[in-house]
Order: sequence, then structure tokens, then C-alpha cells
Amino acid sequence: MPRVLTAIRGGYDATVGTDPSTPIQFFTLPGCTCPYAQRTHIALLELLLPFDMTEVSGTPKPDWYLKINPRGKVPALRIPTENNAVIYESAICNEFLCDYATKLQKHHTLLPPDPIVKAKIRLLNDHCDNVYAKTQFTYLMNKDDGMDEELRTEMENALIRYEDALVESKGPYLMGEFSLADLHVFPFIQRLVITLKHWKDYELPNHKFPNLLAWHDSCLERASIKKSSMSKEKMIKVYERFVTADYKFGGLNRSK
Ligand SMILES: N[C@@H](CCC(=O)N[C@@H](CS)C(=O)NCC(=O)O)C(=O)O
Repeated sequence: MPRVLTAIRGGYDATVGTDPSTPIQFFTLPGCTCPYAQRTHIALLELLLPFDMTEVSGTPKPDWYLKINPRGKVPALRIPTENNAVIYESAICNEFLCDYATKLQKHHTLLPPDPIVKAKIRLLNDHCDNVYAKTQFTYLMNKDDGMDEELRTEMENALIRYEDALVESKGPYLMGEFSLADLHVFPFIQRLVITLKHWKDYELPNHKFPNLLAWHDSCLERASIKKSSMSKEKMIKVYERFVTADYKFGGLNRSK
């Protein structure tokens, strides 16, 4: 069980914990609210790497945290056994963790060595960040009922990529075995299922997405997903604030 070092506003002094035996330090938002940090949380748990979790709060982020991630975002990692190297951006953190686990001779399937499989994972992850996620938040935040159908269709068109990948892999996961492709997109699909049901009374249609729905259920069974997830009630509470305020989600919501 990782220790949560602090949830206090302002966090702790980032110069502590330089002992080389200190576990990996994982910086996240309080309460498992960030989908990007959730990706890295899942990767740490799947790879069975010992880590401590530091919850960073406040906007803008405190100075000690900006020394760790100058972009002021979570997730970030600090690796005491590697001269306190600091890594940020979820996709880069997760690839690093896979390489680090391999270096420690831990067997894992998150990033298989085959170059084609690796490229396929990276393409799916690029699709999530540059195509799909925006469509979901734009639909969720849309207040013009006349636009809902068009925005929903745009989102479903983006999701077909995952349905097709699951047909190709024959499941249960996007590459067959659970990989970086699954943990990259899962936090967003989890938010889709809960928030769109709540605010738009929308459910992924089974006739279009049978494999994606089965995949979602398989993911929910994993211990790493359970440990890194907010409850449905908490997610609705967190998003209530954003939906009401028409928050931009770091550019993810393109609603006018
Ligand atoms: N591209 C980044 C996005 C990370 C991100 O946007 N994290 C949000 C929380 S969900 C954040 O830290 N926002 C803090 C802020 O903008 O002040 C990644 O993949 O790690």
C-alpha cells in the first residue's frame, strides 16, 4: 500500500526524501481526480513498483512543485534510485516506468518489445489525446440541445477506433493483453460512462460498441483500476463544478 505523504495545500518540501532507497515518488491531485495521473497510478500498480504518493493541491501550483514539473501539472515522478531524476507527462512517465521495470527484470506486458505493437499502442494513445478526448468533453459541456446529436456522432466516430482495435486483437484488451493502450484511454472512457449517463442520459450503444463495453467491464475488474478510481458519486460531484462553470478542461472542451 503506498503511503500518502501529504494532502496539505502547498505539499511538502521537494528537497526531502533523497535517500536512494526511497521508493518512486508519484505526484498527483488529491482524491484520484485527474485522469492523466490515473494512467500513471495504474501503471505503477500494474508493474508492482514500490511508490509513495504526494498529493499536490492549489492553483497555481506551489513553487516547490514547479521545480519538479515546470508545467505545473500532474502526474510527475521522481526516482530516488536514478539520482532523483524527474519525469512528467503521463505518456512519458508510463513508458519510463515500463523501461524501468524491464531494467529491474520485472516481467510485464504493458509495453511489449515488438516494434509494431509498440507503434500501434502509441498511435492509439495519440488518437486518445488528439482526437477522441476532445469530442467527449465538447459533448459533455454542450448546452445547445440542437448540437447534441452532431457532437455525439463525432464522439462515437472517434470511439470506433477502439472498437476496431478490440475486434483485431480479439480482446479482452486493446493489444490482447493489458497494455499502455488500455490504461491510457480507460480513465476517459470511465468518465464518459459515468458523466454522460448523468448529464446527457447517454449510454454507449451495445449494437455499435459490444467489444468496447466488454473491455470496459474487464478493466473495471482489475485491482489497479479499482485502486486508482474515484467512486461514481465523487466523480459526479467533481464534474458538477466543471459542467456548471463551463470549464475548458485544458482545451479539451471546444464548446463555444
Ligand atoms: N498532457 C498532460 C496533461 C496533464 C494535466 O492536464 N493534468 C491536470 C490535472 S487533470 C493538471 O495537472 N492541471 C493543473 C493545472 O492545470 O494547474 C499529461 O498527459 O500528463
